[in-house]
Amino acid sequence: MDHLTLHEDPISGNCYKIKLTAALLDIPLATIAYDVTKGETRTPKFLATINANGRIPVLQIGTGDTVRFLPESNAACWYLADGSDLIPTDRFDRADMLRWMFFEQYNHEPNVATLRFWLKFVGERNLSEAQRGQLAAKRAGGEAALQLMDEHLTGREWFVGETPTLADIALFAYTHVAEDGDFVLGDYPAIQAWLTRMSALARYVALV
Ligand SMILES: N[C@@H](CCC(=O)N[C@@H](CS)C(=O)NCC(=O)O)C(=O)O
Repeated sequence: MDHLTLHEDPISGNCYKIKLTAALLDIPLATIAYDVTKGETRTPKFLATINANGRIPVLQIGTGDTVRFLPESNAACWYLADGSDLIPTDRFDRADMLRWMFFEQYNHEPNVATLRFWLKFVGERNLSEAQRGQLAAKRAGGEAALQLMDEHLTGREWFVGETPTLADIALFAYTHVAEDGDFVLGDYPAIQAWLTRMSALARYVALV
């Protein structure tokens, strides 16, 4: 595989997904750190050369003249895991795995990750009026996502099929730190058991 470098912020669960995927697959991954709270992904240079969307994670593939940049955490996880046991070979299961990864980006991350960021890294008293006005909706959305996950995991070990896939990695990243956003993981016993299974995987690495 080409030399791989992750442009990341170490506090970011989206970046962690990629580091966890690489670790589980024993793929070497260099990192370059940015501080999103200081706008370091919004500089003209970053926008022009790394990601015009102004966000990390970005997986850099190769170096020099042949370098390519792949933003979006779940796309980067797919790039790393293509052909591995983390992506099912069964056609339905592969699509079902994507279903949970899209769910993660639409229903889970915008609520669970955003509340974690606002409460743990920005601080409630520093939130804008607009952000304050979204707190209740974000909490309700996050709780609904966690409830759905808990129901799905009741009687199952993994989101799809009989082994861990990228769906588990994508959803694990912000679920296991959801208490940073004042979500109560004790309300979701099947999620708690799944979190324990995830952190027991061979070559598992922690967020920070
Ligand atoms: N859908 C994207 C979300 C990326 C994202 O929101 N990144 C955040 C950190 S987790 C970021 O770079 N924020 C800095 C900014 O928006 O200026 C993904 O899954 O990679």
